[in-house]
Amino acid sequence: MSELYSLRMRAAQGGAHEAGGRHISGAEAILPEAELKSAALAMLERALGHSRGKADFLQLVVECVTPEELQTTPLLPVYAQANSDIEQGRRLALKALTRMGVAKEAALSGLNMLDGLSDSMRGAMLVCAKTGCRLDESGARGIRVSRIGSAEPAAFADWLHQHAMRGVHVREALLLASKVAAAPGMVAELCWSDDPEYTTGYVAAKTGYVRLPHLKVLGSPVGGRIFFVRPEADLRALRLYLEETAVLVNVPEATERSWLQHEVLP
Ligand code: WAQ
Ligand code: MG
Repeated sequence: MSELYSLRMRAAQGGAHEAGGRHISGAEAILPEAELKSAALAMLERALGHSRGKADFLQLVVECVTPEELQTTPLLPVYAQANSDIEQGRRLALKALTRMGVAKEAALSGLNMLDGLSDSMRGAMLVCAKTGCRLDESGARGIRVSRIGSAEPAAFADWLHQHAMRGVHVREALLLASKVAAAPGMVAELCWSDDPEYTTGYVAAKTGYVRLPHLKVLGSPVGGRIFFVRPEADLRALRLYLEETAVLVNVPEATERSWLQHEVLP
């Protein structure tokens, strides 16, 4: 395999994030050198033309990833759950989270934490899957998962196409959720986008990634992620895995292509 690189982008408005700037956009990828330039350009364009607003701080970081530090994990099975409005979407998210092992009060607390944000964070909140208390001390920054990529980008693109999943949101979210679900001490994840035009969110765990088309109000620039973790989880190890460990996600085998299922939560 040729040399691989981790590519990360973050953009903010009103200065850098750490200087109080408002988060506009972020992205991460693991790529071979040959694709680095075009991917960096695409990230730059995305940050500069973002629907959340005009960025005036932009950072691109490129780091070599050695083969020894690479881990792999399977793409999560994907389920498409229809829902007609936000209220129903949140109710279904609650149901899915409890089935995945999050206590009902904790799931409710997580939903309220996302719903109560006044603006988006750059990263995710770690929340106890039993008590619903916030566990990380990253404040308004959150924990940003990075060093994620597809092990076979062409096969992954085919797989997405076959299952009629289009666009950068679902492509990147599937990779991120697959890495997150494999984290030590992770129980489940809840997410909706901070892009005003994107209302689809998801709930994910090792058992699957459940898409819900209406999890937030159309036009809202507030989104986020909650990672529900076991009470006894080693938070340092978890954070190290999420932020530092390079993980490539494997595409399902051809025989498993019937994975995509509908209506998992009657
Ligand atoms: N690590 C941790 N948190 C992140 C990361 C990351 N790498 N990227 C984004 N977040 C958090 C952050 O708080 C953002 O404000 C929030 O998530 C939303 O990020 O199947 O596009 O990149 O179609 O806007 C879901 C796809 C798309 C559903 C989610 O999130 C589907 C999306 P966004
Ligand atoms: Mg966004």
